[in-house]
Parts: sequence; structure tokens; C-alpha cells
Amino acid sequence: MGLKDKLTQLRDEGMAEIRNSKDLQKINEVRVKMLGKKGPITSVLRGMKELSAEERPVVGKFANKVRDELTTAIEDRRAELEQAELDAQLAEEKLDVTLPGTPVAQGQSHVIQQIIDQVVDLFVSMGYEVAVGDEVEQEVYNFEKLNLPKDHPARDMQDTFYVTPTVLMRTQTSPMQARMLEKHDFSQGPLKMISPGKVYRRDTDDATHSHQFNQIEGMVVGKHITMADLKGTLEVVAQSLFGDKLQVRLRPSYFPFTEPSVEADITCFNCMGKGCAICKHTGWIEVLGAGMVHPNVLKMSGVDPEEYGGFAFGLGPDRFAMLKYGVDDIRNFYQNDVRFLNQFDEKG
Ligand code: FA5
Repeated sequence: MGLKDKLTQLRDEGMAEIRNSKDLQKINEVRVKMLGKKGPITSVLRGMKELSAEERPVVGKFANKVRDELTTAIEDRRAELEQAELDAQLAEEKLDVTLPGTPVAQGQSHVIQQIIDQVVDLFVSMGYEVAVGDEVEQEVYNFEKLNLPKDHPARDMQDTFYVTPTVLMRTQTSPMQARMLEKHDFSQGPLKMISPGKVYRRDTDDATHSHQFNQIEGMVVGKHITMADLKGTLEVVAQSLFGDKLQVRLRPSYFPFTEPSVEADITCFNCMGKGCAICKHTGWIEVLGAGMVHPNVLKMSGVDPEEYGGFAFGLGPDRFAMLKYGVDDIRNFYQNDVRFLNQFDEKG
């Protein structure tokens, strides 16, 4: 068989092998086999030296043509196989955007935070400024500047966690009274502030007491502020949280930093005033302390009590939450059982 016929046969065999290659690995093997240095076409070309000077360029040209045809066929088949592989991959990884998604659990604010936000929003709407203090406080602001000198018996009302002999976990939000009075420029008008935050006491936990709870302090100091302003303000708060469902009563009390002082109680949600274990058989639940700011407190913060006066209150949002939602044990709020907390999902 002449070299030209041999080349034609090689081309036909090669073409058949190319057509039958089913994957990229196979087509690669065919390329190496047909066109590689040790392949049949190379060996045919090597045999050309035996040919006459006239035949050599004719066969050489034909050999190059065969090699080009095979190379093109291999590249075309490779492209086909690559495309097929890509199509298969895409089909397998196809994203069905109509499938239902997996629900992602979404957080929400804690029920007590919701009450705090509600009260703070109410006061902000009445023009109060919000002042957030520190939970670790100096003893002098928590007690002395609130008319509670060392060894004052009223310190026993708030059993304290001390950090150092002069630094403590604040037992109330009232230190913000002294801090804000010191800072306020009364030539610019009255001081109206609200201060929410956590407080700490060595109280024994029970249905209505926790050793860590929240308070919201409020204070208005200016000229001609009276007890009637305090009463009116507290009524607005009670109305906005409880509507007319529950009654509010003020009862005389004692705080060293207010004179006169009152405590506000709200009808027990559980017995509606009849008396039960939750309200200790009084029919009422105490929710806040308040009064007219003591002249000594004003004086100690550099404010002249002859010229200025006002009211202050400290309310317990934890107790508000109990009343609003009929929760009979304050400890539920702190045990972080999401089944309990999810009942108060604002998003419904
Ligand atoms: C005070 O802490 C005063 N600083 C309030 C005050 C401010 C009076 C300004 C006058 C002027 P009292 O100890 O009563 O007061 O606490 C205030 C409120 O915090 C209570 O009415 C109650 O709602 C809440 N509270 C007190 N102790 C606890 C406790 N252990 N657990 C949960 N809430 C409490």
C-alpha cells in the first residue's frame, strides 16, 4: 500500500475513533495516539525519505492535510464533549426557585424591653430627654447625693452588692437624678428626664421580686412644679399601659430623696382587688415610688431649692409587664424559655 493510501486509511480510522469518543479523557487519548510523536502519522512522515523528489511534496502536503483534518475533528469533538459535560452539570445543579424556603427564626425584643420602649416613647413624646446611666455606680451618687449619708437606716431598704467599698451595682436608677441635676443648665428651662436601666439588689427572689430587675427613673425640676403634676403624669403612664382596666392608688410612703413621698399601686390583675397570694392579700401590686424632690438633693447638686423644685419617680417595668399580661411570677421573665417569651411577639 502506498503512503497516500496508508494516510487515507489512518484518517478514516482516526475519524471513526474521534466520533466514538464519549468523554474528554477518551478524546485526549485519541489525540495523543494519532498526532503524538510516536503516532502513525509521524511514522508515515518519517518514511517519506524513501520517496522520489516529485512524490515527496505531494505526499507531504497530503500528510499535512490529514493531520489538519484530524486536529480540527479532535478540537470540534472536544468542544462538543465539553459543552455536553457543562449541560449535564447545569441540569444537575438546577435551582428550583419555586421550592418553598426553610423558615429562618427571627429574634424579637424581650417583653420587658417592649414595656420599657413603650414608657420611654411616651415620655419622649412629652418632651423628656433620655439619659442612660451606668449599672456600676459610685456609692456617692447611689446614696449620699440622694440624701442617704453613710449609716442612714434607710440604706437597709436596698440591700446592696458592693464591687469595692465605694463602688457598687446600682440599687436604683435614682443616681441619674443627681447626675442630671449637676449637669443641667436651668437658665435654658426645666429639666425633664427619663432614665431606663437595670438595677441590682440582694433581694430574695420570689413571685414579685428579683435580685436584678429594671427601673425607669423620671424627673421634672423647674419653677412651679407641683404634686398635681406628678399625679397627672403617673395617671398618663397608667392609662397608656393599662387603659381603664386597672385602678391606680397613691399611698404615703418614705424615700430619703423625696418629701413628701408616695408609692403607687395598681389593682392586682390576678384577683382584681379581692386579695390573693400574688398581691400578698392586699388586692394591690406596688409598681413605683415617687415624690417631690427633697431640698437637700437639689442643694447637694448645686440647685437652689428656694427657686426650683420638682417631682421624681422610679417605676418597675417588670411589675408593669406582670400586670399588663397577667404573668403571676416575675421569674418567668428571666428564665428565657422561648415558648413563654414568644407569646409576647410584637410581630404577632
Ligand atoms: C426606689 O427604688 C426609688 N428609687 C424610687 C423613687 C424614685 C422614689 C424617685 C422616689 C423618687 P423602690 O425600692 O420602692 O423605690 O423601687 C421602685 C419600684 O421598683 C417598685 O415600685 C417596684 O416596681 C420595683 N422593684 C423594687 N424592688 C424590686 C424587685 N426586687 N424586683 C422587681 N421589681 C422591684
